[in-house]
Amino acid sequence: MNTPTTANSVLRSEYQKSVANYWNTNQNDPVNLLLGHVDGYYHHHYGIGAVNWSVLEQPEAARDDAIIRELHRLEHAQAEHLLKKLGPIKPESRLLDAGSGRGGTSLMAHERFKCQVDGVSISEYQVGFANEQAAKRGYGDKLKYHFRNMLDTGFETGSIDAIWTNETTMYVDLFKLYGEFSRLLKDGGRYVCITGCYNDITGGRSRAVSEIDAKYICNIHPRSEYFKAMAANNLVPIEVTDLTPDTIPYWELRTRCSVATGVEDPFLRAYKEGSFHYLLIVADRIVR
Ligand code: GPP
Ligand code: MG
Repeated sequence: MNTPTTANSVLRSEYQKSVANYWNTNQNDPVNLLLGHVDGYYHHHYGIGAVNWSVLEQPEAARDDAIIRELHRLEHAQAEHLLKKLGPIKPESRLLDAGSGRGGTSLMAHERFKCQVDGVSISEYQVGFANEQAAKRGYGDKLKYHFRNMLDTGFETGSIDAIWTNETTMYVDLFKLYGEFSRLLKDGGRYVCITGCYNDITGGRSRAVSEIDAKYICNIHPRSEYFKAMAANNLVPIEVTDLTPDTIPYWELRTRCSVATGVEDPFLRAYKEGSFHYLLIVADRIVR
């Protein structure tokens, strides 16, 4: 098996190096660390579900902590929602988290399904952080994070039962990505994607979407691109849900918190003006 380990073999372009650098140096991000400290699940995605607005009525000394806990609860709910869509995963199944961040979703997947989970990230810092979390819990045997590129993972052809991307596809070319996923997945294997995509009914990238791209050094794709790239790679959607109404409350609450970063405003503008969607796509690899 091809096992890429050196930075030059993993980071194939100046763009990928700059993305890796962003996540390698983003080590004091209270919006993610303080939420993760709540219970040890460190996420790099947003939240869904109804907000318990009573957190805002807490006495001032307790309010910020209550909001942080509530934001974390909603991020956790988002990951639960994604994992449920993977379908009937068995202990002998094998899962891939493509763009695994600090590891939260994979950790939940391993606990839920008891199966082997591999995460890949082009940030060596994130891979190290996530592996420490797995080791701390004694999961190191079956939960592993790798410094690898999701466009070229080096894992064996047809070896994976299900793959997910939790807000990571905006960093890569979707045709290349789904080519790699189609290679990795068994026939009938599942792919689950949660992403932000722009609305190509209303035209190109809105200003708000461009502001989000600039903040994270990413390249948000139009909605149509997902379906073209899946169709080109034997990935057949079975469910598509617009989660936009479910994530707006998370962003409204995030504006009220000490850990707000400023990106709340473009997210809320983009969602409310309709130029951007928070989308769940569930697809199966079908080759007949
Ligand atoms: C970051 O999550 C997520 C991305 C960089 C992908 C962009 C997502 C879109 C839906 C467009 P994070 O938890 O690291 O972000 P933050 O630090 O703002 O909480
Ligand atoms: Mg976050």
